[in-house]
Amino acid sequence: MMNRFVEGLAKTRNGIFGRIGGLFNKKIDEEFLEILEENLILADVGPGPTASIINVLKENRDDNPFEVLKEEIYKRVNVVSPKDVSREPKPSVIMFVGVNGSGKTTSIGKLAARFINEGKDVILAAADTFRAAATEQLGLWAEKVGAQFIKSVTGADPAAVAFDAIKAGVAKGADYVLIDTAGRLQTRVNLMEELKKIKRVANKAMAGAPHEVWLVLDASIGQNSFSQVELFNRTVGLTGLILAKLDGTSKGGAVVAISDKYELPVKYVGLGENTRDIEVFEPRKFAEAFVKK
Ligand SMILES: Nc1nc2c(ncn2[C@@H]2O[C@H](COP(=O)(O)OP(=O)(O)OP(=O)(O)O)[C@@H](O)[C@H]2O)c(=O)[nH]1
Ligand SMILES: [Mg+2]
Repeated sequence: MMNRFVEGLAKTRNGIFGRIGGLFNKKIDEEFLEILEENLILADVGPGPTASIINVLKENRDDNPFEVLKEEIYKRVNVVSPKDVSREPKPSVIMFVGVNGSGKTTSIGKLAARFINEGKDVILAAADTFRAAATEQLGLWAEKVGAQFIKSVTGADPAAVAFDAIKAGVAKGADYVLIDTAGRLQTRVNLMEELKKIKRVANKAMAGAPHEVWLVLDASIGQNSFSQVELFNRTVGLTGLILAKLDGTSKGGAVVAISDKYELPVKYVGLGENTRDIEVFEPRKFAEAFVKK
């Protein structure tokens, strides 16, 4: 079976190795390292991680550079989520946050399909009440994948929608309640405060909810997503990341930079617009795909 990471990281990989393909089986020399360094930076691995990776390569000149690189990438993206062991609550309430158009609603739809496929009972909460179209979009996903759908009218309090959905989930013994929120710029203080309220109210509907808060990032933003991670994390306390649109970007290296800096686990990656285009993020597979010839 085709490794979806290999496919999804094609652009990133071509960006890195397109120019040094000829060096693939050669010994590490200064020129090799210079070109590699430049290309890691271009793939948005970030200056810090890039410098430390290049140093490791310099210290291990006799080893296969690609194996060393693979291992160094793996180490940096292999962030273990402290929450993973406690995935017992029923329902598991996951709140999705992010800037406009990052891929939240689509990721929720794809994840719902995945969970339902595993035999889980899923409720989708349309807590993006800003636009009628947003509720409709999530409603279409619910219909398509067979999830229960909780919505309200446009302009309604998003926290109230989250509350109703969680209550419904508890009453029904659902496995997951996935809360969609409106896209917002991380610098808009009032909108960020609204997320805090959704979180507070969720906790009133069910103690401990939301159990996860995932920031959905558009992978093509690359390192510019640092400020998003920073500010969303500060406001709502992130427990994980979803990297959407990894298929369309050459900046997949940002995963390395972000994991390295924030120690937040990437949970899933989006590899397209269709229902099946989401994959569990597996650090080992990612590193393999990143460094593949
Ligand atoms: N190629 C590709 N496109 C994606 C992926 N995820 C989402 N998209 C597309 O990106 C666009 C925005 O996705 P949405 O899911 O609506 O984004 P959102 O974060 O909910 O947007 P707002 O609610 O407006 O903030 C849509 O056209 C999606 O089809 C992905 O993994 N790959
Ligand atoms: Mg949306």
